[in-house]
Amino acid sequence: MILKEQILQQLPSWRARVKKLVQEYGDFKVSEVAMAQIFGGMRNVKALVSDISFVDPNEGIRLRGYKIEELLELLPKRPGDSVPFSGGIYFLLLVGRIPSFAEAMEVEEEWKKRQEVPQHVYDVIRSMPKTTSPMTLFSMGILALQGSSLFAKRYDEGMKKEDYWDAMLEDSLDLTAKAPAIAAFIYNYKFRQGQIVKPKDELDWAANFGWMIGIEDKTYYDLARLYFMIHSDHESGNVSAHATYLVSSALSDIFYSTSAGMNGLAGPLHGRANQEAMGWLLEVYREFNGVPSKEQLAEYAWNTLQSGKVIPGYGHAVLRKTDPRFTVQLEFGEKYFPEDDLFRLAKLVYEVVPQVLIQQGKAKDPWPNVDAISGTIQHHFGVLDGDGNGPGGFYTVLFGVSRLLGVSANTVWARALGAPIERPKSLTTSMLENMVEQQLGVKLREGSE
Ligand code: CMX
Repeated sequence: MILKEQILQQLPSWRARVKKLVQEYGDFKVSEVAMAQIFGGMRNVKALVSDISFVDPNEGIRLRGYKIEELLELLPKRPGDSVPFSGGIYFLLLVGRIPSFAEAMEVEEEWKKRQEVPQHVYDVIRSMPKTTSPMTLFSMGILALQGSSLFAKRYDEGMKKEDYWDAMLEDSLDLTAKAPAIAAFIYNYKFRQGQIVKPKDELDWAANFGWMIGIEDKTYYDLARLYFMIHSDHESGNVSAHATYLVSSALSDIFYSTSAGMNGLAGPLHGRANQEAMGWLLEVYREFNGVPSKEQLAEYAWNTLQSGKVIPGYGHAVLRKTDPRFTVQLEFGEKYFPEDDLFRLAKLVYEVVPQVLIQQGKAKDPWPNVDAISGTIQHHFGVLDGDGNGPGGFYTVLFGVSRLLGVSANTVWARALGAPIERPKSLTTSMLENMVEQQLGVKLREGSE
């Protein structure tokens, strides 16, 4: 497998680079931690490393150094497609360079070899009430594959540490190969007739997801390719990426680790924001019986804020400008369905909400993130997030399928470079108060000296 050979070739130099940094510059100070960061979700504490992607606050995501618009140009496309197929992006994330057409196709071929989902995974999902949240089913579906982990098996057989990455890569290819079929089955179980649809040989990984949920539309297949590219990775500090990384640092295999990551993605401040954003747009649309005026929309946004809620799809912990993942979806909608009502509404929100958030003055980033528009586009093609019968959340499963690419690539490399178990130190509040009192000579508590 070219993918494997390419990673193997790079290992000696990567291992030497990391060894040099740790052995010769181990005391070099990269970042300091302030009290507000300890109590503030560790925002901007530079304590993680990932060479797979990096988020620039103003420019947004770069996957292996490339901006999204560059990837759309440079990654190989199949004849007749407008968007590169996903095998290319997975190659890029894992290997670090743009693949040739043949190299990217090899990933697609690997996925085809491994795509069959064992019957018991479908049975596990079917055993759950239909009202179960799609993300719960997705996380369970991933975990139900754990028994097939090669990493877990080889570990028990005494695999050498330098070979961990190889078993992790095998498991990652197995998992990512099956993810679209698991997601599609969840969709069919919840919203269609519960059918298991076989992927088509002539379609690629992303397009097959569309096919398996009953869509036969080349434009949707391009959207699926785009969607699975832009959600794949967002450096390693976000909840889904970090949860996966943390769990895998205990040498839990990829199934345990990514199932944990998906549970984090299910949160409304993270991946579920796409569902919340869609819900908010639909609320607005119903309230005004169509697309409102700018004034009406601004008033509605203020009401949302005043009721103590966030405007979903806006704001970010790292970004300080419009998320390029938002922009590329906006451009997709402009090209294919500019007249779609909800799409027009999402555009209007982009004109109105940042000004409202700026005026309110709380959010550090008043601009849209990836989730502000992704649901609108799925909705255009008739893909449901929920059907009103139990919680929605299917859009987050779509996010999850894509995110598996990034988090698994990070995990493969963490094992390749021998990343240790994560174990930051915690202190008590009293210890922190003592530190302030002793070093600054102030008195914080009654009775303290
Ligand atoms: N609407 C209203 N208030 C917002 C806001 C928004 N969209 N974004 C931030 N704020 C508020 C915060 O709630 C916080 O208020 P309090 O001081 O009362 O707690 C204040 O502004 C400062 O927050 P911040 O430093 O700007 O943002 P954080 O780094 O703490 O949080 C995020 C980032 C994304 C959780 C936040 O912007 C948010 O809740 N956005 C809406 C949910 C969302 O779209 N999440 C998806 C992010 C992308 C993803 O992971 O998928």
